[in-house]
Amino acid sequence: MKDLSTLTSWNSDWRNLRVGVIGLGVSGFSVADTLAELGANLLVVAEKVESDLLDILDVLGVPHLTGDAAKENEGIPQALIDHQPQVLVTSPGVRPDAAVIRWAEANGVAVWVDIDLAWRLRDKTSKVAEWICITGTNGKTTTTQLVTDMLNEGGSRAISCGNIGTPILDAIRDPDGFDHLVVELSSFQLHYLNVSEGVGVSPQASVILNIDYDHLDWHGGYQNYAKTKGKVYFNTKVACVFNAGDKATIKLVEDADVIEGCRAVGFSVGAPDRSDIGFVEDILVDRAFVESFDEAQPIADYRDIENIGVITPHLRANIAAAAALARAAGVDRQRIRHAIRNFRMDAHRIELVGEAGGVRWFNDSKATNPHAAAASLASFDKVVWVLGGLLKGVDVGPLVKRFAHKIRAAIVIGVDRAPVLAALAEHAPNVPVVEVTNPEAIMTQVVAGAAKYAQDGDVVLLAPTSASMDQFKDYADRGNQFAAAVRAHLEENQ
Ligand code: UMA
Repeated sequence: MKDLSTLTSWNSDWRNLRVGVIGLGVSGFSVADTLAELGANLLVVAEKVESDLLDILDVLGVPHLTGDAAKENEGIPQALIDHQPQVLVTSPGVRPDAAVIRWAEANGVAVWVDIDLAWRLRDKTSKVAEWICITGTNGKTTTTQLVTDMLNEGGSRAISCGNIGTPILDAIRDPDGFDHLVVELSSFQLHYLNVSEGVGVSPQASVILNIDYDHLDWHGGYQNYAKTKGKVYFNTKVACVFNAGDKATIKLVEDADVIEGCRAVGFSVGAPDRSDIGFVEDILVDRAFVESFDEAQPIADYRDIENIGVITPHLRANIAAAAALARAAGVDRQRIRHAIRNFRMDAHRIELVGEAGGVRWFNDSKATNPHAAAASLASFDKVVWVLGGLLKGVDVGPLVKRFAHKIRAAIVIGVDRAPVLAALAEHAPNVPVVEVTNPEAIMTQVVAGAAKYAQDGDVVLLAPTSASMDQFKDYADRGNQFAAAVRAHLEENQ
């Protein structure tokens, strides 16, 4: 047995540490790859896997149990028990009530997530990055990208990582190292994160953007969900940033154990109080990182922001929060303004392509798998969902089930629509479905179908959950055709 409290560095002796890696998606693979390099004794257990990842594990000599073997003994395979792991590093998507997690907890096996491991290994290069941690129900990705741009503009070498899609261990293993890791954290990652007073991740600055009802079933109710999000503030050194319009977030700052001297800084879509950052009419104003209490310094105005896109309350909130985090990291106001002015939302990534009659049309053609589509669907309340394409053997059932309550109608494209239609029939039987059968002018049919069902306040969302090559050149072509059809429709119906 190793003393886990000594494993706090890339240079600690990780050899022969007995680890079970649960799940082999993006994060599970980065965990297995990293720990194999460090000489740990691994067993990977994953129900569903992509075969190319298994091939790499074979090359690395990492044993694995997959498919039915992973489900054996009600999800606690005998080979895992025999492996006698001291630690399980779980993928964030594994539910806390999964048998294997319950088994670990009952048997004194530590349960970590990749973020815990990354914190312990953060000194791989001589440059040890400061962390900025970002969570919230909505707006995480935009805020994370904005903060990264602001830091880079300020001369820091920064990268966005974590739930945003680049596993944090990939960032940790970058040979040149970073000055800042801007870490997007999901509530799943936070659930498993091991932090307490003085122990675990200690960010330079942290934020909860908002707390909406989400993943409640996974977390066992709202209180647990909110408490889980509150873990992001633990051990923060410079600033815990909270949403001045969402009192639950300030309560979580108050409840967190932070490093002495850490401040609570609010962000607001309206006028900022003392010690906050917010908007005075169309000017983003800093009242937090100023010389005196009465001072208010402008950071940027609408002319800078309108380059990004439609100035929604969400965008204002994300910009104010990002500015607060960047200020906490020492970026000056001019640099922040430059970053805002040059910021662009990723094309085809939850890109607003039209708005009329209270209906917003979003192109998320880049959502080619259930993970990405989930992140997209989670951002909205009620959607007319456009999906389908090359499924690559992916089962869309769980995704449809998870978001059935949000789907106003489904528009199904793709050559092989049968599995999608079956998943909708099974998990969302009351949702109206439009099947696009004619392969000509697909997006014109999509838009006409969606327009029939979309109501005031709804979002029409192209989040296909599949690759595009059966009917389009690539995802960009699919997104462009959708955007063009939306524009044509809105012009016709002006
Ligand atoms: N698996 C099991 N049993 C389970 C669940 C999963 O064996 O009950 C295994 C399967 O082998 C599967 C693998 O775990 O292949 C998948 O693991 P995962 O679902 O945790 O996903 P990863 O591919 O590791 O990606 C995760 C995040 N996914 C989830 O939290 C669901 C990604 O966030 C993140 O980008 C990535 O780590 C890198 O950190 C995606 C997401 O949808 C974008 N996040 C949700 C959101 O934003 O709302 C939380």
